Amino acid sequence: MVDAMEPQLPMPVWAGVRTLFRLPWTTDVTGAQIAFLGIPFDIATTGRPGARFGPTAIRSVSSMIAELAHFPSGFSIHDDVRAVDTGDLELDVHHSATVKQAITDRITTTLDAGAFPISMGGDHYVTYPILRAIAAKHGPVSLVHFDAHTDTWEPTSDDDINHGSMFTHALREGLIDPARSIQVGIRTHNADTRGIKILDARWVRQHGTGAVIEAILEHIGDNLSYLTFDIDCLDPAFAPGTGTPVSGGLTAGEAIDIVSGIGHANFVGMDLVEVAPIYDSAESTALAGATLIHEFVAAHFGVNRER
Ligand SMILES: [Mn+2]
Repeated sequence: MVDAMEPQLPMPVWAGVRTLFRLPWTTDVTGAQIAFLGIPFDIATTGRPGARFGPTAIRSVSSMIAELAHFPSGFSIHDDVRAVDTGDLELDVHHSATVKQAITDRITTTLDAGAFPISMGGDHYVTYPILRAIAAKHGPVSLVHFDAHTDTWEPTSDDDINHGSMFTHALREGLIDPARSIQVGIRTHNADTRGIKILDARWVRQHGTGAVIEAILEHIGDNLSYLTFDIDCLDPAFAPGTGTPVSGGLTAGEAIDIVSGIGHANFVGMDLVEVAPIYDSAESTALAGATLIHEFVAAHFGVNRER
C-alpha cells in the first residue's frame, strides 16, 4: 500500500515550500555545520527601502540552484554538508533599537551550537550586530567586504541605525582589525578609509579577478575572517534590485570567480545583504545573491577545500 504522503514525483523547481536551496527548515541547529538565517530588516536604509523582502526573494529563486550540484566542483549542498534554513529572525521593527541585540543574540546562539552562520539581509546594518557576536567569540576579525560603498562614514550619534556608518561603529568597538581588512568594488567617495585596504571597482577591472583573489588572500592571511557581500557591489545591470545602486560595478561573473577563489580562507561567517526585490528585474538580483551564497558554501565546505 502506498503512503498517500510519500512523494511519487519530484517537486518542480517553481513549486513547493521555498526554503533556501530547499534545505530543511528548522531552528534546531544541533549537528548542523551551516545555519542560514534571514534578517528581514531595512529600517537603516538611506535610499530606497525594501531589503526586508530580500530573504524571501533569495529563497524563492534558490530552488533553481538547488536542483543541481555546484558547477564545476559537483559539490552538493544537500549531501556534502549539513546545512539548515533557520528561517527569518523575529524582529520588533517598531522598536528598532531592540533589533541590534536580537540579531547578536541569534548569531551567538548559532556560534555556541558550533554552526557557521550565513545570513541574508535585510539592509547592511545587520552585519554590525552580527560582528558583535562574531568578535565576542573570536576577537577582532578581518572583514572581507564587497560593496559599492565603504559604509565607514561618520555616524551621526553613538547609536544611529544607519547602513552607511555601522562599520565605523564596528571599528571603534574593536570588532574588526582594520589593518587586515579589505573592501572590494568601492566606487563612492569617502575621504577616510579608516585604515582599511581598498580594491575599488576600477582596480578590479584593471587588474582582473586573479589579482583580486591574490590580493585578498595575501592581505587576510590566516586571520579569522568574516565575509560580507552587499549586492550593490555588482553593477546595476546585474543587480538592479537594491537600495543604493551605483553604476560601474562588478559583473556577476567577476564576483562569482572572486568569492569562489577566496572561499577556502579562514572564514567564520558570511552574509549577503541589500537585495531589494521590488526594484529587481527577472529576479536577476536575487539569483545573483543566491548564487554567491552557493559559491561561498561550495568553496568553503566543498571537496576542493584546501584547508
Ligand atoms: Mn552598498
